[in-house]
Amino acid sequence: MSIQLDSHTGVAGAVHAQAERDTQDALSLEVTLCGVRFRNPIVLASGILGLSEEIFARLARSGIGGITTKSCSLQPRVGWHNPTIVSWGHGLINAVGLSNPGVEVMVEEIRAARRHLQPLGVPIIASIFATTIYDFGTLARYVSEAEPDLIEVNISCPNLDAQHEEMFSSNAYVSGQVTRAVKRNARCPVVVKLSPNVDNIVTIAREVANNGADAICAINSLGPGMVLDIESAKPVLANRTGGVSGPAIRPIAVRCVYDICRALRGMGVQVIGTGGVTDARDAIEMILAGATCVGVGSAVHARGLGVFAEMTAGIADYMRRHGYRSLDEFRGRAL
Ligand code: RRO
Repeated sequence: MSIQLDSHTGVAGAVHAQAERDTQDALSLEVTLCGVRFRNPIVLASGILGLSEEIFARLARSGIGGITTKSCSLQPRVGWHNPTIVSWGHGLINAVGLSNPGVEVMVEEIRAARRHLQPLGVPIIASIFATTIYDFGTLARYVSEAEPDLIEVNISCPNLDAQHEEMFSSNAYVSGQVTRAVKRNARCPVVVKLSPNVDNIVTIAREVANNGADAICAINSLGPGMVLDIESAKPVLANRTGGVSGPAIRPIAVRCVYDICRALRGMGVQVIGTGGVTDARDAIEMILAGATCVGVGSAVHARGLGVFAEMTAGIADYMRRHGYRSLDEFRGRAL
C-alpha cells in the first residue's frame, strides 16, 4: 500500500497561518512529556513511515508534534512476506514482522532525523524491540548513542513467531523486568508500549511504572486477527494473522488510556494514547481520557500527512469554543 504524503497542497502555509492565529489568541497546544517539550501532542506512531530525507522534509512541514521510529532490534530482521499490510474496510491488518535494518543502521538514521527535526522542535522517540530482557538492556544502551529524546520499549507486537518468541506485555513480572533493564541502560526517559490483548492492562501498567517507566504508550494493535479472501479461501496476509488497527479499535484504546490514567494518578507516569485516532475529535477524546500525547498510525495510511495539520487545527478550534488556553485545562476531564 502506498502512502499519500501530502493529502492537499499548502499544508505548510496552513500550519503557519494556524500557528499565527493561535499566538494571537494566546492559545497553546504545547505539551511536556517526561520533561521533553512537544509543540503539539500529535505524534507519529511507530512503524508507519521510514526515515528518508524526503520523509523528514515532509514531516517537518506537516505540523507534526513528534515522531516515533520503527521498532529496531539488535540484528536486522527481514520480516514476514508480502502482503504485510491490508486495508479491510474499518482499518488495517498487518503482519510486518518487525522488519528493520538493525540497531547499527538505525542509530545513523535517528542521528540524521535529529539533524532535520530537532531545530524545528520535533522530538524523536526511538522504538526498540528484543526477544530477551538482557537484549532490551543492550539495545537501550546502543540506541542511546543516537541521543533520541525518548525510548519506546515495544513489548507488545502481536506478530511474533509463536514458536520462538513471546509477547512480554502479557506477563506483568516480565514487563517490569524489561522496564528495569532498559531504565538501567537508557540515557533518556523511557516509554513502555502495552498491548490491549491482556486480561488487565492496569496490572501491567502498574508493574512497569513501579519498575521505573516514565510514560506508557497504550495501545499496540489488537489481535492477532485474521481476514479471509473469500474467492481464494485464503487469509489476505501472507503470515495468515496480524495486528488489527484503525478506527474500529479506538474505543478499546480509549478505555485502556482511561483505566491506566485513573489507576496511576499520582504516580507521575504520563500516557501516549494510540489506537484508531483519525481526526481532531478522536485526539481530543484521548486527551479527555488523560493522554498527554496522541499517537497516530493507520490514519496516515488512509489520509496522508495532511492529517497532522487538520488535527491540530481541529483541537485549536475545540479549545476556542470551550475557552481553553492550554491542553492542561481539559486533559483527563473525563476521569
Ligand atoms: O512489525 C510489526 O509487524 C508490528 C509491530 Br513491531 C508492532 O509493534 N505492532 C504491529 O501491529 N506490527
